[in-house]
Amino acid sequence: MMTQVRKRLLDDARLLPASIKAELNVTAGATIGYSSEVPEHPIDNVFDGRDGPGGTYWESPQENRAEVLLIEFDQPQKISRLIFEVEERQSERTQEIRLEASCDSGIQFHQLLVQEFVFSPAGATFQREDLRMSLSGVSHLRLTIVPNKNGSGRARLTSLRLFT
Ligand SMILES: [Ca+2]
Repeated sequence: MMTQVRKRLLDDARLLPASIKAELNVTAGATIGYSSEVPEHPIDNVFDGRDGPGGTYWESPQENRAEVLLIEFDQPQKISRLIFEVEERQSERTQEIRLEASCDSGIQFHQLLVQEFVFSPAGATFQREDLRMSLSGVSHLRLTIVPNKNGSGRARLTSLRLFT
C-alpha cells in the first residue's frame, strides 16, 4: 500500500530568511517624489501590487527623457532587499536604471546600482531584478531611469518593492 505524499506549497515569502521577509509598505511610510507621469499610467501603479508581465505601470509622458523617482521615508529605514520590474513590448531599446540612497535627509547620495537592460519585441520584454543589500538609516531612495541608452522610448516601471 502506497503512502500518500504529504505536501504543501511554499510561497515566496516563506522561502526567504525571517530577517528579510517583511515588506515595507512604501505608500504608508513614505512620500513618493516623481519628475513626471501620464494620467493613464500614474506613479501609483508602481506600488499597486499588480505586478509581473501585463501588470500596471508608470510611464513618462515624453520619449527619450530621463525621469527621477524619489522615495522620501517618514522614518529612517533598514533595507535588505529590493525588487523592481519593467516591461517593454513595443520598442527595441536599452533602459538604464540608477539606484542611489541617502542617509542624511537627501543631502548626499551614494550609488547602489547602475544597470542596463536590453528590451526587444522579439526577445526580452520583461525585466525583473531582485537585489540584496544591507542598508540602514536610509532617509531617501532615488531611482533615475534613462529610457534610451540605445534606441528610443519612454521611461517605464511596473513595480518597486522594498523589504526591511
Ligand atoms: Ca503595478
